[in-house]
Amino acid sequence: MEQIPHSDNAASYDEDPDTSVHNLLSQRTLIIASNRAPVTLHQSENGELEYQRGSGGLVTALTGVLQHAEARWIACAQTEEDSAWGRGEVSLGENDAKVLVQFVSPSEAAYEGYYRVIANPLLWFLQHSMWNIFREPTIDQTVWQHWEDGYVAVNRLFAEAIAQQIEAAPSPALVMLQDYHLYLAPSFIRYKVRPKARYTLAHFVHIPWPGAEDWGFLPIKMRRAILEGLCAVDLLGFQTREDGLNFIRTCESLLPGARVNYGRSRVWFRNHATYVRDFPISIDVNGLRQLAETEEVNSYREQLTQSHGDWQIILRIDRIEPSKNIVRGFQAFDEMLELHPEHRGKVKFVALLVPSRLGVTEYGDYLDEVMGMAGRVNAKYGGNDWEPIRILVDENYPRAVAGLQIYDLLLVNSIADGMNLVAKEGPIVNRRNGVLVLSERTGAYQQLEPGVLVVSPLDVYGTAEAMHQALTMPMVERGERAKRLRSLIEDQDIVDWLRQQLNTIIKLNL
Ligand code: GDG
Repeated sequence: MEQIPHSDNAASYDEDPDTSVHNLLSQRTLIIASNRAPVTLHQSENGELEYQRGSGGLVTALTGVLQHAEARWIACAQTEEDSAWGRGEVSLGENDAKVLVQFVSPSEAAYEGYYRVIANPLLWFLQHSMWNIFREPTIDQTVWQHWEDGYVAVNRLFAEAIAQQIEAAPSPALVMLQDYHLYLAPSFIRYKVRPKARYTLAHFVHIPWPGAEDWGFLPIKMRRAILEGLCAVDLLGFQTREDGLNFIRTCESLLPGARVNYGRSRVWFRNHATYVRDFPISIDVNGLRQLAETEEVNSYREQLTQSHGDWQIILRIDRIEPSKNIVRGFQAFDEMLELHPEHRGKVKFVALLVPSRLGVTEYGDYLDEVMGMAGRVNAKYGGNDWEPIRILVDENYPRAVAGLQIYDLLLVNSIADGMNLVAKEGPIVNRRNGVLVLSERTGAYQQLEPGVLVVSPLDVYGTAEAMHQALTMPMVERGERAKRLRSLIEDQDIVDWLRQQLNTIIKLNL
């Protein structure tokens, strides 16, 4: 097994003045469970399986704690290589911290139901308020089958693997489950583990939690299973306070037998207390800064500035994902060019879009809409020497970071977004004191409000005016806002996200 080297951006807990976090970790076996593993496996030319560390903040945040804890990571196999590998120890981070990665391998049909029907789009769309409710979704017998044989079945597989690890653990386990793929696993775990085993269940929901009215659209059996699953958790984390309050309200309205306490932010169900807290996720500030200085990012930056140098740059970076509201972003740009023709020929909208979930019908259709809208704007205003919108579709994180260094305006106009990490990455690496135009329906807005121009995601006219304001903002004001944003983001990075969860577990004695 070869470890792909990476920068020394592992989150550090060593300077933590609060040694209780270290104590906690040294006395527990950490079990992380997420849909995706922290590594991806490939078959090398000589037929051996090799792994590469996955990208993303979660891996970075947890890499730091792995040095201090016995750790296991349970994830869903995505490829045949994953299934063939099954389980094994991998090294992550600069200190080669070891973690045992174990894959659960559902059948293809079960994975289809769990991932492509129930988690995405059903739950994702519900939690981002994206269903055209007069038409969709229709929960027919096929969907029910995918629920039972897919979502329920895969959550059971996770629960079995986690329960085994809890029982085999050399010390009481701290289980940290991640996100909407695994809502049911906690209650299954409680049934499976023998009563005397000592363990704590924490679950973090990365996406918004809407109000009870939205959850009321799900059939009673489905929504109760979800709420019962989450009420089996000891510490339930959300991105914002509002998400947590919505969860408590949902239990109050839709889970018979639940007793809620808003003051203590707690739900009692079946003689068990679930503490509900908000832990806004963030980015690895140091790791990102180091990456921004690499040769690779430098050369992408040069390429981008050469092709877009003389124009002001509006940038967006998103997965091709309807909740990111990409089409309305282009409509707003169209309206801005209409209302303020002085920008014509002087500004370029660069959209770096990452392919995502293209196996799910709604996503393939959305890409067509995005391309169609951009094509119309380009046909309306463009000429030989000016292409108003440039779309690059690819998976290329170093190029994304290069783009973030050179924007004048970063547009994040999501319909709903748990946090939105791009909004936190931009101000950290940007070199032009660019302005962040941010949807009020992102978790990031709760923290970054003092430095941004806020927009309501459906308000295309308002977004057009905010774009105009950003592009004409005096440099002094741009500088002040950019500074404010940097300090807000530096104050709370990805290490704090995890540390806050661990401290809460200590304080509540969970
Ligand atoms: C979910 C929630 C929440 C960009 N281009 C590439 C690439 N990126 C990076 C971005 C950013 C990340 O991917 C995307 O994170 P977001 O937070 O913006 O959005 P989601 O993917 O929807 O994330 C969200 C998050 O979970 C964490 O809790 O904030 O609300 O929806 O870091 O810079 N990454 C790779 N290749 C690229 O080309 N690998």
